[in-house]
Amino acid sequence: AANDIDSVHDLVVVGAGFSGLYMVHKAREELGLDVLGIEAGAGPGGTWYWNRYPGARCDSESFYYCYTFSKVLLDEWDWSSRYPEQPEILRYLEFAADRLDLRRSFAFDTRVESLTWDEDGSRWIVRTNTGRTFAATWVVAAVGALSAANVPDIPGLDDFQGEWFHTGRWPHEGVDFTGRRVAQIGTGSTGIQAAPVIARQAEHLYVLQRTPNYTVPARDRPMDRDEWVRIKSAYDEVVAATKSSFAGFPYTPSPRSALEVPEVERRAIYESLWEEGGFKFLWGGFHDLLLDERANETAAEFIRSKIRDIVHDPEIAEKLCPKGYPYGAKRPPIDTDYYETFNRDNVTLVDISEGGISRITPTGVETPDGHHEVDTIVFATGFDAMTGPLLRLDITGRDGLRLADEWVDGPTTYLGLQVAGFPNLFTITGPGSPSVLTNMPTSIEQHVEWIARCIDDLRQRGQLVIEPTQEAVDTWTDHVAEASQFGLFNRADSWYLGANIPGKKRVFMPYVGGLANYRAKCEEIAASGYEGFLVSP
Ligand code: NA7
Repeated sequence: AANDIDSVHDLVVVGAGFSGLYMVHKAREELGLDVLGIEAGAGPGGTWYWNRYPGARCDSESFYYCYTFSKVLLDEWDWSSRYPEQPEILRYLEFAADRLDLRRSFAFDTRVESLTWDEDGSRWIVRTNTGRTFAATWVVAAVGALSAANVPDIPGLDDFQGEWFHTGRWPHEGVDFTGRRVAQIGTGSTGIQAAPVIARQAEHLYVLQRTPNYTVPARDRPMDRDEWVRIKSAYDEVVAATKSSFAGFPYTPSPRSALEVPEVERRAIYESLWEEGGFKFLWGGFHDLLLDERANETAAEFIRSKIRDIVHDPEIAEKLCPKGYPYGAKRPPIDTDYYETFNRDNVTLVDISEGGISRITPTGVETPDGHHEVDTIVFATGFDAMTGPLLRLDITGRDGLRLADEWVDGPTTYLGLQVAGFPNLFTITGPGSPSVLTNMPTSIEQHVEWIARCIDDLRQRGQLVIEPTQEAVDTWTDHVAEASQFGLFNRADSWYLGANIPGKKRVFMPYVGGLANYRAKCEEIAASGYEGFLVSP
């Protein structure tokens, strides 16, 4: 196996998104490692490189959806608005890559095809689609949690004569919808961002909805230099607030219960949060929306009342109203004019909650209410989340153990950072970590910093191999499962559970214990000399 290796490195980092860029920087500049980054895209950006669909933008606010580790990056970048669009976030990551001189450490246009542990050499063999093969002592999979696009297997797609696209693999040259009849499948965060923008250009848009979603307005607005000067002058407080929070957002959750205030007052609080916009709706008014079903129902019913106010046709409004699952149990979207879009003459809501899409024909889509002729199909159908991107790396650990086999009954990890039998392989934003329930950059910085310190500690001890014990993995995996019973997170069919992928084992994958607790746990374990891990030469 060793004679076809093109180059040997201390560390290979897979991915050039928020995670991979920081990991490469940290390992190269602070640890002095020989590090190679490998990225399938032609440049940096990760999620923001691939997701170029109309309306793509961030749901976290820009003042905390960014790197906080670098004063240079912080000082030299002002965002244009509260929720920047994808092109601006991509430019930011390109700016970070350039400013930190990271591109020279990456092989772009290169996809990892397999990762295999070489027992004799105590190292990973990294095969790629360019034919080049690398070896590395450590591998960090910085492949993202939502990067394996899910195109549902609907009969007839191959014979469709028009064009079709998945939002997460959008063509770089964009898609011109002018004069086109479009079917959009999916009403998650992505579909909710895309529909209003596509509707403004297309001749007709059919929105195929399997499950109605709760969304609150984003209330995007431009931000100017003065505002940034103000925010940055107290930025340490922003960072401290994100780090000590449950989900990486710099908000203090309200101490109130939604059930302890009179209805009139409750409604006024929801009104004001609705006007303010954003995720604060979930945390800022009441602390128990995700803890108590009755509290949640007050918010759910408020959102339904808004849908009924906004959407003129009562029948359409009713179809848009989510029922039977709590608000926030699926990752909550935020929107710009989503419900308003259904007042347009050129938009049709197609309810496919019963029966789904029976087939795609050469000229359209067939649904329970008939055949819709379209020129273009947009799949806003999400991702094989969390495990998908890792399994696509075709990972084989000790004794020929395949990660795909190890995880048939759901992911097993220690701290979401490592898997037993896969030494020196670290995952960022992996299953078993809280990351996808949080503001991602906050979680990512924590993961990268923990992994970097771990590698540094290993080198200082002269013991380069680390892996978790089976016992530690079992205990953590049980703890993740137990924590998922907390609150209402597991009360909906969501990608957190793998429910969107037919045949995927239903296991709640993220850790619900909260970011601050998780951070403390990780710190404690590092400080104890890596309890639960086996360290060897
Ligand atoms: P999501 O949130 O997984 O949403 C996917 C949507 O596509 C959702 O409405 C699904 O309906 C629908 N879907 C999926 N498969 C099908 C089939 N086979 N037929 C019809 N409809 C289908 O993905 P997003 O890209 O919107 O968002 C992912 C994350 O990115 C988001 O949570 C943020 O964190 C950013 P369902 O609800 O399953 O009935």
